[in-house]
Amino acid sequence: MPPHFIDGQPHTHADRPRRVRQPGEPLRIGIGGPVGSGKTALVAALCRQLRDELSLAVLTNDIYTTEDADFLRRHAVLPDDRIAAVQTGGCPHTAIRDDITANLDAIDDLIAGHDQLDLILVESGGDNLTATFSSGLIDVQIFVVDVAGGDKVPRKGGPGVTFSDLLVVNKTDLAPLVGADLDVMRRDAAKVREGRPTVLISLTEDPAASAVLDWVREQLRVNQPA
Ligand SMILES: Nc1nc2c(ncn2[C@@H]2O[C@H](COP(=O)(O)OP(=O)(O)OP(=O)(O)O)[C@@H](O)[C@H]2O)c(=O)[nH]1
Ligand SMILES: [Mg+2]
Repeated sequence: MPPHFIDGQPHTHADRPRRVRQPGEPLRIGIGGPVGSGKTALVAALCRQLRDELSLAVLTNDIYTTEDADFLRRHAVLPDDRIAAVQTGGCPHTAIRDDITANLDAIDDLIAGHDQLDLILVESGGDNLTATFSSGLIDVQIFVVDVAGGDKVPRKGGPGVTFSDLLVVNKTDLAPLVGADLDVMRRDAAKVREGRPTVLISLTEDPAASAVLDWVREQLRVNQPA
């Protein structure tokens, strides 16, 4: 993947600068990926599993609606005041990568409204394989694809598939129905990700999203403020 330039120096996504998390600030985890891959379902699962042990909040991004935040409120995964929404009005990647102001403002409001948050989950609007979060917005990011898009998806690469901190291949329950070979997806993901972790899950078969939950708990442990 070609490098981009920061201060005249070439960088790849792998060595991009990281946000400096200040003492007392919550960990921010970005959750991106194509339309319908299961981002909101994953956010709901993580909230249900973590809400009794952590102080957490969610920020969703949608293009024209607040559909995802409404879904999370309707299913009462967290109290309403811990779920905020940004309406991007344009391509989702713009709001999570190019002009992150609306998201930063919403995060400030969540932090101001709650004592000592431990974790904020930021869901991107459904986009395509090129969308990733700015390091100024989140500390670590999860990229969610699903098997229904075909077992070729990990092989197609792109910054989310290749450089996200965790790649989630969701909806493994659908693999037999769409003729997706999970071994191929596992092998191709390992090849492009060079050691970065990948998990294959089905939120319908494991509503606790155990493999992702383990990873999130590990991030909370190792990813400490400066
Ligand atoms: N069969 C199956 N369906 C799933 C699974 N996970 C999520 N879904 C369904 O897939 C659909 C899309 O899930 P969402 O969580 O809304 O996906 P999303 O990525 O948030 O979608 P956008 O925000 O619109 O991009 C919903 O109908 C979910 O119930 C899974 O593991 N297996
Ligand atoms: Mg969603």
